[in-house]
Amino acid sequence: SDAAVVPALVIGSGYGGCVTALRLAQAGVDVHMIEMGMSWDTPGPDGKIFANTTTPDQRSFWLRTRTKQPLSNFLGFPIDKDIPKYTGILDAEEFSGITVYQGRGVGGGSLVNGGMAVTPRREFFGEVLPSVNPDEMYNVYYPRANAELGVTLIDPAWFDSTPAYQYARVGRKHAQRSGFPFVYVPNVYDWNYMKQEADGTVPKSALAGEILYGNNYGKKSLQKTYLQKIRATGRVTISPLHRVTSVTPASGGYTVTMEELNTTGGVVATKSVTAAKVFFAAGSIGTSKLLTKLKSTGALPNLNGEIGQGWGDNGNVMVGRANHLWDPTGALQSSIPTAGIDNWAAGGAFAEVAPLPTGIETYASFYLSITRTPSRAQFSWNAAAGKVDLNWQTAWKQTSINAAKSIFDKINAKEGTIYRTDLFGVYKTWGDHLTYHPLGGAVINKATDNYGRLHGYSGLYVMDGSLIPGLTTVNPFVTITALAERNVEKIIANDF
Ligand code: FAE
Repeated sequence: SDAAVVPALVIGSGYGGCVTALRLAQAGVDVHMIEMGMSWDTPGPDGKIFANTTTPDQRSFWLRTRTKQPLSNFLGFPIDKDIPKYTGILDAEEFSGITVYQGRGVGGGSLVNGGMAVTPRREFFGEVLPSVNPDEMYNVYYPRANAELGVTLIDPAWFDSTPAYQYARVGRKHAQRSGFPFVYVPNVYDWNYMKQEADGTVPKSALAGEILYGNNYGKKSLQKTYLQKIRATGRVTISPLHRVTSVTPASGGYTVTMEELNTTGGVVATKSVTAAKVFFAAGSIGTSKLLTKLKSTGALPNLNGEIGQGWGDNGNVMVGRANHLWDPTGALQSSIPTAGIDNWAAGGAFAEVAPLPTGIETYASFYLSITRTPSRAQFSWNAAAGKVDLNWQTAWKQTSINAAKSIFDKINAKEGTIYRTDLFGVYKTWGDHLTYHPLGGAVINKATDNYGRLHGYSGLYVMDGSLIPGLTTVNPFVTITALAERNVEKIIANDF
């Protein structure tokens, strides 16, 4: 129906999608960006765009009638509650064996994540992206990504003095008393804003428990970085609440079919656009699901056998520890994590000291660990059910649990403390049923060439976390951003 051919269409508006759209637009290419989630620019009845973690509401979850909070229990009591079905911000997408949390909206995962912005240590880069030249990444693209994202470190003097990081100081003390390397974790949060929150001179965000369901003020999500620059180019059209369902070859490029959604998830229209070039940036899960379906159903039969392979969970595992009464972690906890234990070299684990912003003293230390794990799953098309499956096995988390235990068993022994068993269920110690860091499914130099061009079709590209084969040794978004910066530069130079 559309006579005009769009020069470039980008599916998804997370890190990979935003880098792609910005650099194409700056090179003079008109871009159409399609995003299944909402635009998140309009306040709700409470005057805020985003809900906080203590009172989730319809804005909090993607098309669910009940919350599915990562920490499902507290003091043994289930804390999930009914909410109206809505195109909310956090998707808890369930596959057999694992729940994968993802952001939904213009800005993708940047809307919901903790803002931890970590560049992998160079000596481990070979296990992250073995086909990518580390010199160009560490000299050019990691610095570019860090600058564009606004990554900075907390002021150590403020860290040492503010009540809001008591929990992280306890984490540091316990790490150091057991001989583990403590590190500050860089973040995209505006630290000056957080200081003003603590002083009571601005509306609170990190100090009001905002994180998982969006952050109203201090976090520099993509809305405040790449997306602002994208809008300033005047060359990018963004269509929120549009979900791409198909991409097929057509004269002049590809026909991209999409469904327009209403805020309860209903399809209000089906549309198609012809695009000369299509960039898959729907996230590791979104891109892998689309490509697996399109290959299997004959829409893109020439995609190679690597599609859907090499998916990993970045070794995510969570755990809480119960401290003694002389180690309170604070009733006020900044929702922005900024401290960690780097035990990758010795034990294959990078453990972040995470907040439990409940508003009361819990005497708990809580950690999200990223661990080295060999397990990789694959996506496959389930024709009978008309959906894409992932063959992840819960038992595969044992390697990750062992890597985390090598830290926390030692800390518990030294401190005379025990694990919390009330955060993920009743008598369940390990948060081993989930990941925040889906990676892989269209791995670089396998499903694509070494710059994200899909094998089998010219003019189709992968630009997001699905390029990375399952592990980044640290939190992934800086690497996803840097890799997209590297690849889009090559693609603009050679393919346009
Ligand atoms: P992503 O940001 O997921 O963007 C993909 C976009 O595509 C989404 O907006 C989707 O709604 C959209 N989409 C999907 N399918 C379709 C479709 N068919 N049609 C149209 N649109 C579609 O991908 N990482 C860190 O580095 N540091 C952290 O502190 C951190 N904390 C996290 C906390 C939470 C709770 C979560 C969920 C994630 C966290 N992450 C963190 C992970 C990080 O957000 C994630 O790796 C990146 O967002 C992935 O970037 P992509 O560009 O691959």
